[in-house]
Amino acid sequence: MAQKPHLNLVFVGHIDHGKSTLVGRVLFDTGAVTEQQMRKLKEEAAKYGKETFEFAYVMDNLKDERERGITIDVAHKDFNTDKYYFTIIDAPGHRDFVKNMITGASQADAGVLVVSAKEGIQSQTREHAFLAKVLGISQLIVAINKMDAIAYKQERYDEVVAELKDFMKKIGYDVSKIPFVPVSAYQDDNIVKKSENTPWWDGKPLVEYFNDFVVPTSFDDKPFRLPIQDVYTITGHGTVPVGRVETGTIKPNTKVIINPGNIQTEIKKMEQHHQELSIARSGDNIGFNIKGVDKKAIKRGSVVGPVDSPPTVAEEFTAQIIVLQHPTAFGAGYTPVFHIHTTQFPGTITEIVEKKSGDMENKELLKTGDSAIVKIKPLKPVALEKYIEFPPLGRFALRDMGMTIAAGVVIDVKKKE
Ligand SMILES: Nc1nc2c(ncn2[C@@H]2O[C@H](COP(=O)(O)OP(=O)(O)OP(=O)(O)O)[C@@H](O)[C@H]2O)c(=O)[nH]1
Ligand SMILES: [Mg+2]
Repeated sequence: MAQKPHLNLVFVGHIDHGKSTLVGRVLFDTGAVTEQQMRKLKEEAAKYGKETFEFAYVMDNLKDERERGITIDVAHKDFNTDKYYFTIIDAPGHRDFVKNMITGASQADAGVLVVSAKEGIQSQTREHAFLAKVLGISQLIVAINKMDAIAYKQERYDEVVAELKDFMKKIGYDVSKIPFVPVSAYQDDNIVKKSENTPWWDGKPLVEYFNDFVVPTSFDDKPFRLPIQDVYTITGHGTVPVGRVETGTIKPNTKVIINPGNIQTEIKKMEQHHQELSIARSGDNIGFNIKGVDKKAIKRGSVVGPVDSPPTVAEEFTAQIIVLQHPTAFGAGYTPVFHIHTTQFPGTITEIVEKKSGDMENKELLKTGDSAIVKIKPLKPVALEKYIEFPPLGRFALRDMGMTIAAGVVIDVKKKE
């Protein structure tokens, strides 16, 4: 079967702005979810007293998610346009689950930032837009959702778009390349067909913009790396980790090493969306069988690599960071949480090696807007890589007090023996 090019597309944005509903709507309008399935979900939503959440329930499958009407963990679903084969990743907007959003964003090639026309920019709109940028999502579409809730008024739409452009420019986006689309996920405006409710707008429906994404640079020629996103035990299959091939390629019956832990095993069979694969390439989301490994030995954040190039476990690493926001200032000794590929770990900044920009007076402390080279000591074993060698495994966000404090890239790694 001739495969269309594959892209991972993540939906991000503030809580309740309609990410899951928009994903559910896209899947429904394009036939990936049937009418009968939708009817069932509507009944299910009513049962939980969550009328209007039926589209969100397409992605929100956990009992907790359905009861609370929020997304907690990332969910994946496949979907096709005539040009591409997409894995859609629905991220949670709740501030307590930013770590899961980072896991989803770290796997994505492109993103849709969902912003409620009614509420406009909110705290996680800012945080997610920033994280998307630093985690390497260079292609973005902004969906201004809930247009029905503002009676499809152009004035309010323009106001929200102007505010967003202003903010996005500041964090490094080229906003002239970003489509902004007024939609109503719930009422079905400008999703697959142009809506009569927005005659003042001259763009395309959202889904048509998906075809304008470009396939990202392939990392197939690099050594194989797959950060594990989840591990399942499936009867008859044993331990089945899932994750995205970030670099390299892999074939069935290949010996691999999983780090941290130096776990030696063999990838037996691999699947992508229930189809067996004879080879997986960078960008593919796969599930695979491994032999003789207990589910508890590996977890989200473990990295799979080939025996001749095992994933690097860091004793210490050097990074260039840029501070997005900090209420005061920090220096050596600061121990925030680092989020990298699918994992997170507490780490201590042991040294500020060199200030690069910002307040050059005080070389010992870092404040909002400063950039510097720092040394970091992870407080638990973690597999990560130099950014120039393995970009997806070498960029990270740094969080503390429920906020994203800084972002950075790994310049050098001192290997743990
Ligand atoms: N009026 C209106 N309501 C909408 C629209 N899209 C979503 N909603 C409602 O907004 C609420 C939240 O929708 P979700 O899709 O769960 O929002 P979310 O962004 O996925 O939320 P989290 O995953 O928890 O961050 C639900 O009640 C939806 O029905 C829309 O286009 N118009
Ligand atoms: Mg959601």
